[in-house]
Amino acid sequence: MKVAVVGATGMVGEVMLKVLAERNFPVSELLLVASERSVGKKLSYRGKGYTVIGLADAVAAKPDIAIFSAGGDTSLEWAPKFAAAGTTVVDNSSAWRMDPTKKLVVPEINAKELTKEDMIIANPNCSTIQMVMVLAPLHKKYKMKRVVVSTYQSVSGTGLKAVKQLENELSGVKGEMAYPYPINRNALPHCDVFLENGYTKEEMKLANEPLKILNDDSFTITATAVRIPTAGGHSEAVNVEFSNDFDLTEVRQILNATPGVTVQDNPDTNTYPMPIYAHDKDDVFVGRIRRDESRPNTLNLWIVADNLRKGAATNAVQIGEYLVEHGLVKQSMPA
Ligand code: A2P
Ligand code: 11C
Repeated sequence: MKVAVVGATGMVGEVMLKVLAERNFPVSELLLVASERSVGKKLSYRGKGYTVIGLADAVAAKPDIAIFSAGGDTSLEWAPKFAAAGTTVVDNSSAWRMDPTKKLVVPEINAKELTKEDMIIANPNCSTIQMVMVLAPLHKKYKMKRVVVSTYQSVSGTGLKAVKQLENELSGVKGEMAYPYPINRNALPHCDVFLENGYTKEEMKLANEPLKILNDDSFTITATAVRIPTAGGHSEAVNVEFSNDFDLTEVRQILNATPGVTVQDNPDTNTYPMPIYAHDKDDVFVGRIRRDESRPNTLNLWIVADNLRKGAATNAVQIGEYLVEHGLVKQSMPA
């Protein structure tokens, strides 16, 4: 495959290159793409040097597949240009996620919906992916009615500037601020921008994206998204009410049998998911599995994942793998 990574110089882009290499993605030719600021810059992939190119050159090179993580505006403008040139785009931004003509895919859940006609495929938001990975198999068995989620999101979700802000605060250096307040020793109930309804955009992604991924609007989700001073890894406290009652042993069995989910749950040994253990792993971790004793058929869970991996790069690369394995990508003829 001729593969373009758009946003290759960014935080997610860097992890994408790592994941493509680790998973032996069938790359015959690689185009590393970023803004004009980075054109000419050298990056490496599997020990080989590559020169960063601009978007117009990348479209002209007609890659088979382009994995985008370069922000919503870049995707809105450029993904259709790649698609028109015959390139299948997997886009990690929020630009296309709720567009009814585009699929929103977590491969373990709904990759089967993909066809050759899908030229722009959306990768869900990081905090959505980890939640829905755990909720999907439980929904299938017990049918969700209502989900209440509170997130504890790392600064890496905001990008390099926020990681730098935390590092500067930790070392007492004055520098540029990504947030309106200090993040060290703090918790900001503010991820992404505020909307007219008083929620943040991140909270509305959590409320809306799972319904599209599960192709089911019979349940509701409400969210509070909070930024905390962790370097990487998002955590979520999830309260989920089902239509049907459940058995906790069976819930654990279902989650243990779910590919991509690891149960870490033993209060006797202080075993529960934490961002430091999820770091650099592709799985979603779930623990603190317990009944909500205040409400019938209701479960409490604690879910953690590496937001740059399963929350972004890994999920996008898995979509690419599915497309390749199922012959859903046009493949250019070798020269
Ligand atoms: P660049 O490094 O040249 O700015 P992050 O989310 O870590 O900030 O990374 C964003 C990525 O998206 C970077 O690779 C960045 O490239 C890229 N990017 C940002 N704006 C554009 C643009 N207008 N055109 C192409 N790539 C862009
Ligand atoms: C965060 N979830 O942690 C965001 C980062 O819609 O793809 C990714 C934003 C998005 O702030």
